[in-house]
Amino acid sequence: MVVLTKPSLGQVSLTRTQKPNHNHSGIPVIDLSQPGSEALVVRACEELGFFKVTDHGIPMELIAKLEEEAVKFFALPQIDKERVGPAIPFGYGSKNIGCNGDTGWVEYLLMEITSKPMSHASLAVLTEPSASSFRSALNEYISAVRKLACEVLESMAEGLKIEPRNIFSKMVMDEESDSVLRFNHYPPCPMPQASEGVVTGFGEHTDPQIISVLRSNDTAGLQISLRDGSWVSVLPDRAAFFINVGDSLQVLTNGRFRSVRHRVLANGLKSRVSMIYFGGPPSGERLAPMSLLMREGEESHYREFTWCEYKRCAYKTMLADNRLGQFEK
Ligand code: GA4
Repeated sequence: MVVLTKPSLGQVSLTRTQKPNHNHSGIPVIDLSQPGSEALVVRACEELGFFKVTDHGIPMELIAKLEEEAVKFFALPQIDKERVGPAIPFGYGSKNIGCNGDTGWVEYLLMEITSKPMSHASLAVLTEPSASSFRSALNEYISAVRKLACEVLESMAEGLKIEPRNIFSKMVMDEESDSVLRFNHYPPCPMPQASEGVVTGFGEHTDPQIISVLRSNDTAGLQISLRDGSWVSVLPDRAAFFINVGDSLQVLTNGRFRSVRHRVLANGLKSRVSMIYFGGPPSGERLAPMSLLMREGEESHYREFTWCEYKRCAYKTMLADNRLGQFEK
């Protein structure tokens, strides 16, 4: 396996973050095959909007294979990575996130997910046999991670006692689902003086979609924000998946589930590589609090909007902005 050890992002104006708290052991760890896990899933979504899933059934070899392909990609000369095309909306990006001035100590690859086995046209620039081997690992991984996302979403519906069981998962299983796969590479970062804080890898934000399923190597960096605004570090676990509630699910549940604010801090010594599946609804899907979930007399906190409308607004914002604010009643 190629191991990336050298900083490779060149000059980036480093965004500093206050020194973090220490590792948090209070992140719920849920084995979905255990009886009663649905209630734990609901509680984790209400309290944190974040939890870890073990015994997920995705073979470690498949995960390791895709990570290896991603590491090989990021180890290519800059000029070759850029041949994939700019990240807006899909492609390779470095240091710049979105198009409104956010920067981070990160390079990444953003890929659109369609319902059919994909040719991943952007990878055509890679030479064979690399392109085919990346493509086949990608297709296999995408089916597996989408299935996991659906299991988690079905467990949420069961825990909330709403029917049908696929009420959430059908949106990400839909042929038209607007889902994304993202690879992030955070090279080791020369750290500033201790008193100056730490460098931001990926600035704080919430994910716009319904659900995000993240897997990383063993390098720390991910932090989540608690309700009181404090930040806690998530211990990395290469064998597990981390689930984030996204803004769309917060809306569907009328704020009962919390779209978790999170960020990644750069690491001084080791490369962090993560792969994240963002399960989104079809473009025209109407999002509004589900009446099934509203208690008697409960008021809707959000006006109805389509996913397409939300995305359009999201792309005009900066990472840290409160995107849902514009849709609150
Ligand atoms: C956050 C979640 C996903 O990574 C992403 C990001 C997107 C991008 O990197 O292009 C955004 C960001 C994310 C939210 C606000 C906008 C759009 C960068 C940005 C400043 C792919 C997504 O869907 O939204």
